[in-house]
Amino acid sequence: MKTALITGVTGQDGAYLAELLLSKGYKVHGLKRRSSLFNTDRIDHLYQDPHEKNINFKLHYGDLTDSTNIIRIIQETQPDEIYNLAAMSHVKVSFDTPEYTANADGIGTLRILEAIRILGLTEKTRIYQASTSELYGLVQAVPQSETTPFYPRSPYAVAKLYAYWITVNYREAYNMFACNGILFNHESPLRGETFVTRKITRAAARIALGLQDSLYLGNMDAKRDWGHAKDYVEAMWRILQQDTPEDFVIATGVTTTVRDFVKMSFAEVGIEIAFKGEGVDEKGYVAACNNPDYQIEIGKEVVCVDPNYFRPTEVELLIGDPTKSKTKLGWEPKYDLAALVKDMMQSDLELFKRDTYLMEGGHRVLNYHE
Ligand code: NDP
Ligand code: GDR
Repeated sequence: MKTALITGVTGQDGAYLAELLLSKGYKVHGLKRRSSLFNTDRIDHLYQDPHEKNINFKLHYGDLTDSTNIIRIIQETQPDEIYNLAAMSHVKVSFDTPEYTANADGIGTLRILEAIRILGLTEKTRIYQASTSELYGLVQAVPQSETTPFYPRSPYAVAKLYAYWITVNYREAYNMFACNGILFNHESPLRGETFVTRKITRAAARIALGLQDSLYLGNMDAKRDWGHAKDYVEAMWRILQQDTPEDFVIATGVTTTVRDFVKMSFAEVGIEIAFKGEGVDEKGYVAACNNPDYQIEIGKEVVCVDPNYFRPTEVELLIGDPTKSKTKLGWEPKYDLAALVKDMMQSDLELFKRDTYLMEGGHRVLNYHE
């Protein structure tokens, strides 16, 4: 039985990866942060009572900014594989918390690598580092591959650049099995609510159900290569099963604007969105609605621009070249963008239908959207 340690186990990818590794017979340890509220929603279905014998999924309190707990947990768990997924992962928020982001996302990776070295585990423990397409930043060439130069455009991306290179350095200096997965955007029904795709699918569902009037977004011209998180955690695992440690781009090779993601999401509930003109003052309005369940007025403006969501420096275009991962890892995504949007919309419709039932029963529901 192999043992894995996942940092960031309570996040989107951590939840799917824990599920995948457990299904493969791994013993899985997860690092979770202390929070004033429960923060284990995404992994509650995997929970095992620690008082039982022979449990194969165990959570440990910890934080990437504290090397003492990292060393202790790695020593206690003696993992064969570490997946370092923990990070302050929101690009826009990293402009507000740049120092913390550098500490957690950059130095946090160093702390894990050093812990492995200090504990004499360099030959035993393989490490996966969650690198990102944000490293490419300002477009140098497309599609972006393992050899495309980096030009990070946010405190988040700069911190992840340090993490990328320190992983390469420890591989070369100490012969460690340490790899970067350079993953392009991946989404799912478990995606954090303030990332653009989930913000859109939540809003499309809520607007269709009459729970919300409008959706405010920033730069809708940005283009992203969006895949499904379920497919991407499979690639993470494959990267650590290779004979030699290498870095891999994981992407679909297809890019789409935020604006088109809006149109596709609303189309899932039978609402056609058209945009007036181009540029920052555009407004998206309901052009047609073919679902008789939704009492939505044609011509109503539902998608607006709020400059607060613009970033000081933006990444305009991401499109990945997954050739190496397809040939060397044998990795192939099962979901295309249409299937991803459908999955997210179905899930958010179900979620918010529950709110409408509560309202019909006279209960108050929170109007929680950003
Ligand atoms: P999420 O934001 O959903 O999850 C991040 C996880 O990290 C959460 O479990 C969070 O805990 C935890 N975390 C945050 N800060 C710390 C800290 N200081 N110490 C310990 N844990 C911490 O991210 P994703 O699952 O989407 O992404 C996983 C990783 O992959 C991240 O490193 C991200 O930067 C990277 N990545 C993501 C991509 C994507 O498109 N999703 C693409 C490329 C890279 P809590 O739940 O308590 O907040
Ligand atoms: P990104 O994801 O920055 O690519 O980072 P996000 O979904 O936040 O933004 C994608 C694009 O949409 C534009 N946008 C908005 N974004 C948000 N969040 N909210 C809005 O209202 C909005 N309007 C327009 C953004 O400007 C951007 O161009 C994600 C994270 O998961 C990172 O951790 C990961 O490394 C990268 O993907 C790959």
